Amino acid sequence: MIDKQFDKETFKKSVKDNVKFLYRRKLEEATQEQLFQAVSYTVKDVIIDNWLDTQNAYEKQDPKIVYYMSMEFLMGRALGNNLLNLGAYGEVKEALEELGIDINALEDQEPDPALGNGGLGRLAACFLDSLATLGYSAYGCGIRYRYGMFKQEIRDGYQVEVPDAWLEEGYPFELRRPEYAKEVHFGGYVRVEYDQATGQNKFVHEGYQAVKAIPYDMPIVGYENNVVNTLRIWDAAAIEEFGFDSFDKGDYKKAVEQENLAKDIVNVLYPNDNKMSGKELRLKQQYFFVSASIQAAIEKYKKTHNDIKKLHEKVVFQMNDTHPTMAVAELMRLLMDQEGLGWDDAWAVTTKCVAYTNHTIMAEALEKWPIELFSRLLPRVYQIIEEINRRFIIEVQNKYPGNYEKIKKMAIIYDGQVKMAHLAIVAGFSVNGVARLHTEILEKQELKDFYEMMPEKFNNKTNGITQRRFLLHGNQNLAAWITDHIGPDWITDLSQISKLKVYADDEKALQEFMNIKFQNKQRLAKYILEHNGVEVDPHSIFDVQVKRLHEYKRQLLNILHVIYLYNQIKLHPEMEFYPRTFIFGAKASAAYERAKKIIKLINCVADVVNNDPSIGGKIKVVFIENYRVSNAELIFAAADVSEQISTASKEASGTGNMKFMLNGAPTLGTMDGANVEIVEEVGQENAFIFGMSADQIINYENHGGYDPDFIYNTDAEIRQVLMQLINGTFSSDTELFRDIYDSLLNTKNCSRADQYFILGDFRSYAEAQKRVEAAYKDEKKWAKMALLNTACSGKFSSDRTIQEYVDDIWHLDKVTVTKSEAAEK
Ligand code: C3B
Repeated sequence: MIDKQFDKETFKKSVKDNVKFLYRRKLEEATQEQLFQAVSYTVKDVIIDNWLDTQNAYEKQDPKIVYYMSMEFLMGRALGNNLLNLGAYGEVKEALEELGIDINALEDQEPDPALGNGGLGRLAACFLDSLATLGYSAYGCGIRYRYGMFKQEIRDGYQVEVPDAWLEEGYPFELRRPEYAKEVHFGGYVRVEYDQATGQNKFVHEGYQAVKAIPYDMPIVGYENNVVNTLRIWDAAAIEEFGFDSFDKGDYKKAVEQENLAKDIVNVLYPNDNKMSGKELRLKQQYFFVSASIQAAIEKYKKTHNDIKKLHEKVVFQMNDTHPTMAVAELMRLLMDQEGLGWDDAWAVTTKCVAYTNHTIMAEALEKWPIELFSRLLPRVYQIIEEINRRFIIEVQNKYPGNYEKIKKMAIIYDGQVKMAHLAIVAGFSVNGVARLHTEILEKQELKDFYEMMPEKFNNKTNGITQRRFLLHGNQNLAAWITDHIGPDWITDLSQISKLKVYADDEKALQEFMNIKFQNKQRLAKYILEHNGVEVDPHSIFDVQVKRLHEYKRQLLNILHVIYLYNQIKLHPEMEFYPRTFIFGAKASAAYERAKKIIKLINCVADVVNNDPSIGGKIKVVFIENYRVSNAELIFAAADVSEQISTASKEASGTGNMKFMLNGAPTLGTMDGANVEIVEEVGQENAFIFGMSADQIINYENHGGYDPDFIYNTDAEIRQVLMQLINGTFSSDTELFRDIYDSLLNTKNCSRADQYFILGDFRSYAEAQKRVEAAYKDEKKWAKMALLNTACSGKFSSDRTIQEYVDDIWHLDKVTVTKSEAAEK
């Protein structure tokens, strides 16, 4: 450990001082929360020195900057991660011990900043970690939601959403930067003015409502390299302080409106995953952070550069899904209306500055906004999009004369709607999917017309995860063991982890590897007992599915299979069965009724199965409440089996799959998303693959022919499971799960029976589960399989992903930061 920055005695003194100054208390009198704050402030002090050094280095070296534009950053707790990346975790842990403080308890005090829903938001967080660690200049740009993802409570088996007031106690790792505040304008109208001097039209936006955007910066600490980048999230405030002034002037109503608009915009994260909400407020949120971020980026550029036409040489905006796609038009607006460029010059710069990542093909996630709403809220931006559309349609016409189908399918504005993906593709210089299969589907299916017209824009960037949070921090025993065996290089170069392969047949190593897994299972069992009141046996197979709840992710397939197993054991009590603990964790969007019913079903099945003495504890079902980044770290470390069972073609990539693999849990999954590449790395024999292929599914979707009723009618065991949903087996209210039952069959209430092919894949899944059991029974075989999963996970580091973005899309310059002497500061 390098540790010049953390002299133990200075550290201890600083913590004591902080407790005194912040709370007027002695260390012994401080609460855990107060200790957390005091320690965090001490750590932040050290970070700030590095932050300044980084700033200086960037100023001197003038590297190109990527602005990662994202509505979501699912950061997870900062304290432990920052300490690890500073290279000070060990020392600080010891120093705290000397003060009688347990670092784990302290870390548990920190709220998870949950400014994201799931995969997309967590990917953004992993990317920031990798950018800092690789030494690239980057800003994350987002929103400082007062309420992030809701806290999930389970009451009587139902999900209850509780507001997550993460800022209540004050968040120690943020820095308010009022000096960088920006104004953002909504509504009003555009007046066109002829400018005699230039002979050009000028577009003047008037009658708008203004909101002030105030940035809060969070440090993103690179791993042991002195780099500290910035996540800049925007808060909103009224322009005029609300006061008696406005009251007197009769502006009372206006002042109240401004105040309310500001409060509303940043109040809460929309809890949708893979679904667009379509709400006006959401559109406001998008424009709010996009406009503020781009204004700040231009201002920063202009401080040291004087030719705005060369903006693209120093700046690139990556749009994380279509949510920030307004960036295209906003950048055009600023370049024309503020910087004075003409259309062609502005377009030339814009189309070299923006790039787009697509994260889903789910139709309900594709953002389309009604013209009426868009043009009313953002009249000038809308005007610009209309012009982009007009010019694009001419291009399409030139390329495909007379082909009006093309225009219908490709136009940015069509049928009264603005299609954000089309805008992103037309303006972006790069369009990427997030796993190989996903990118192929984009090219061949969803975005086929665009791919044919502009193939050079399309590329794949398979997702990755940061091994520093999900192994070094989340699984400290395994991390130490790996370092003992192959050295520490894997921490910043995960491809090195393949060196573990030489231990695949080493009995002692395998034994140690599995012992660590067992300890992690004990740790999770303790968590489950404390949080769920359920006792689970760490000797059983921990079979885990944790991710957002969505029908396409098929938690329903998993729980139906549990019911099937339960029936089997009851029918054949003598049959051999290796004890299994089925662990679920998932939040459902608050308005997604069926998803919430599936949670209730899982809990009802758990109640029956866990309390049926006749099955002798062979199956346990646990639903972990409030699944989030912090408990995810415990869960991945303890998993034996990784459930990745989405309907093929629907999961763009998945990233949980990579976290399980890294921690030595083989994948039980479909050939979907990044599972395909996981299997390629680890080998068919070290994964459990089942189900229909993406091609088969897409073929059914396009041509019909899938009939779940046939399966129901011909497979008595499946029929029994479905009947149990509505015959009182799991709830005395036989109507409770009727909707789920109906959704699977051609009933009068269901338009697309079994849209996600649950019955179609059921037998194949059950058979794969049998293979899992057989493999697990063979202890040595399983240990080898588990170790090989860890050893073959090298590709799935977000460091690799980021390097690919840098090489193919962003072309950033690497920066080195050396530590200055404290005296110079
Ligand atoms: C998710 C996808 O569902 C995942 O397959 C993918 O791994 C991640 O993004 C990251 O690329 N996704 C999401 O979390 N929210 C959306 N709105 C769209 C996609």
